[in-house]
Amino acid sequence: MGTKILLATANRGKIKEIKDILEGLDLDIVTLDDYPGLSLPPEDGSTFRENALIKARGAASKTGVAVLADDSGLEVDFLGGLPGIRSARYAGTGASDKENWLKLLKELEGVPEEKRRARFRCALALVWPDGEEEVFEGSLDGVILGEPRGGHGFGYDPVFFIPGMGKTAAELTPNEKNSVSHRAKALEKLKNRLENRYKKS
Ligand code: ITT
Repeated sequence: MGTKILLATANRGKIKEIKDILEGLDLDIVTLDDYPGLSLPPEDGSTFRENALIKARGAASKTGVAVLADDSGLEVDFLGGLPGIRSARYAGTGASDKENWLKLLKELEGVPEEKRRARFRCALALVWPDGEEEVFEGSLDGVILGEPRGGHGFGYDPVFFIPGMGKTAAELTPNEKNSVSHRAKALEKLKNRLENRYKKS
């Protein structure tokens, strides 16, 4: 059994992507399902990085195991970077993915394509039981469409068009999304770090 790492996220979409990408490493990946009753602290930071660290530190201090937390979201240029760190609750606390992207489409109604540039961003915080902390980041550029397309993925994927792929993130297969996504890029950096860490010891 490899090093135990707790994924401190309640988002099933994130869990699947992270597990798929880290598959093959000598890690014993557990989730919050294995720690019933463990709640994450409020995300009151002002950046993805800060919020990822808040979640990872909170879970690490309560469990004593290594914790990986993901804070991510969508930045739309026309909206000055919104929904940003508010992406999960853009249409209100507890809003569904669909309610969130419907609100986004409404905010962008009538805005021409060249002004609909956006990017997904992901910050992954890894906090070790000895208190060591590391953050890995990745981003993916795209354009917000006027209507949803595709049934894969989660969150804003159906309205996020990736010009280089000619598809929305929800039209990509899970493997395709995991070869280009903001989360995949951050996880690639994390993987390199883990490989080096274990080489040294
Ligand atoms: P945890 O805090 O428990 O991890 P969460 O969903 O609340 O789960 P965030 O605060 O990081 O997580 O919010 C991220 C939101 O950004 C997420 O709910 C999606 O709406 C959006 N998002 C992040 N990554 C995405 C992706 O790969 N595709 C589509 N939308 C994404």
